[in-house]
Amino acid sequence: MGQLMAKLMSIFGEREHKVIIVGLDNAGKTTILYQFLTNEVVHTCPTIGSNVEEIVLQKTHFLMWDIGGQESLRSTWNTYYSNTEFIILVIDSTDRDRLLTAREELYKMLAHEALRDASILIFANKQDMKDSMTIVELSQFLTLSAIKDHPWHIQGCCALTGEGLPAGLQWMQSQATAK
Ligand SMILES: Nc1nc2c(ncn2[C@@H]2O[C@H](COP(=O)(O)OP(=O)(O)OP(=O)(O)O)[C@@H](O)[C@H]2O)c(=O)[nH]1
Ligand SMILES: [Mg+2]
Repeated sequence: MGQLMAKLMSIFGEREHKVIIVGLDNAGKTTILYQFLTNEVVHTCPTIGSNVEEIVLQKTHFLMWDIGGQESLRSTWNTYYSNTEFIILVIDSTDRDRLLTAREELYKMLAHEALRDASILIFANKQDMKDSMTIVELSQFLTLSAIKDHPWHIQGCCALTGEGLPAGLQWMQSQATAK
């Protein structure tokens, strides 16, 4: 019965897709989540634990978990992994000094068994800053073209204006309907 309900709900597009929003502290994860939800910039504090919100796009429901990115919290990310269908990795495109750390976190996640079937959307955030790295630079540094076992997409964005966010969400929606 449970399976039948799940099937029916998926036909009608009501199944909830679990999303985790991860990335280093200060990348803009919480700002992105609430820009998705309210189309506004909210005042944020560093996240301790997580925020969770439902975002609906064209009948596709995403349950989004925004997880704190401070170093001491990163070891807890894996407690959120089960049943995750989408990883949103948020990168602060101005944070050259910590890009190697972000890259390490990316590959650690991709190697995790519980995320084997997850698709990954990389938001290259803070594109409004004049010293931000470009999508090409980031893609090369993160060697995205080497990722063969997970569908992935990189999208430049600015969480303050919302620019780029709908395009990223649209990519997730198209992946979700194909699942
Ligand atoms: N210039 C600029 N600032 C941004 C952008 N997105 C977020 N910020 C700012 O970056 C800071 C950190 O944003 P948060 O959304 O709190 O970052 P976070 O990734 O949730 O951080 P943790 O919760 O500590 O993991 C805030 O001051 C935001 O206003 C952006 O696109 N451009
Ligand atoms: Mg946060």
